[in-house]
Amino acid sequence: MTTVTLIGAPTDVGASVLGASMGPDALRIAGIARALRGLGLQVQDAGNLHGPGNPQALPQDGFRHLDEVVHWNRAVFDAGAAALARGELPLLMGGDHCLAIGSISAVAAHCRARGKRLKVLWFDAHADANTPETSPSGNIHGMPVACLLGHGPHALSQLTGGTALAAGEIALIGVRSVDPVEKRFVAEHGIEVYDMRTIDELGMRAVMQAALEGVDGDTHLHVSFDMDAMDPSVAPGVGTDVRGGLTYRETQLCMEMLADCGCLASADLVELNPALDVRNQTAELAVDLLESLFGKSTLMRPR
Ligand code: B3U
Ligand code: MN
Ligand code: MN
Repeated sequence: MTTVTLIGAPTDVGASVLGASMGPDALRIAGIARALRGLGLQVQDAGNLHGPGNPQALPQDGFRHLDEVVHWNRAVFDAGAAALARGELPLLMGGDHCLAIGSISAVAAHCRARGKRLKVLWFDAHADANTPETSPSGNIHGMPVACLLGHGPHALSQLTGGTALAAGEIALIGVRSVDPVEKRFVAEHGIEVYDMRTIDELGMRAVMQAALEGVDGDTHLHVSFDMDAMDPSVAPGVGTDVRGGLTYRETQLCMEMLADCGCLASADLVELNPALDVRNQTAELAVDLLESLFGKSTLMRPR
């Protein structure tokens, strides 16, 4: 039976809006462990990682809080790598999205050592593909995709001594806010992107079928879910909301199709900001979606 290991990373050092640091506890209060145990999974809560506070400093050389971001990502890397080495499924509870640099670097190293194929599905309103040279804000949560592809501050883009991902190993889904230079980055790297227009035109089923093409029993599937991928009308508890996002139904279908493919081996749930939420509804929504991701279905389904 799969053991899911919950790893809390209570920090918002990569963001400018404060509050994502409370994400792990909001997920616990919404019953994340109980919900997943209810599906028959073994769940262990590894507690929260520790790291520096948020200095709330101004950007320097195009980024803010690099030392703090590196510290948190090293901790996330170590915890993720240890869980993967024990054969567990690490579920990172953020925290802001800069933490995916550590979690996905751990996944990539794990896959390289075992000759496994890797596919990362990155759900987000944003492309998160800025570099210190192009970022309008200096916030590192707008840079993890670029860092994972080898661009950006050396300490992050080479967290494990090499580049974590090849462009063909990641697909972005739900994107609708992309800075002008990010557009060029995404195009030049040939990154697979399913923006909201594509989802409107093709429908979520066709989009997920395309995103999961080639994902098979030899593939490690990592889902990095930024809560701002969803429409703010259903997910108000995020720091950088953008209207026109994924609906509840579209996201449920995504999660169900991911569960059906049977390849999920690690995940991030990030950018939940309880300070901006209403009665913890965005955390409850996240738990609801995670249940579907881990196999909850309305009816018995033929396999
Ligand atoms: N692209 C903008 C905004 C942003 C990206 N990710 C988030 N916000 N959460 C930036 O600052 O890089
Ligand atoms: Mn993001
Ligand atoms: Mn985002």
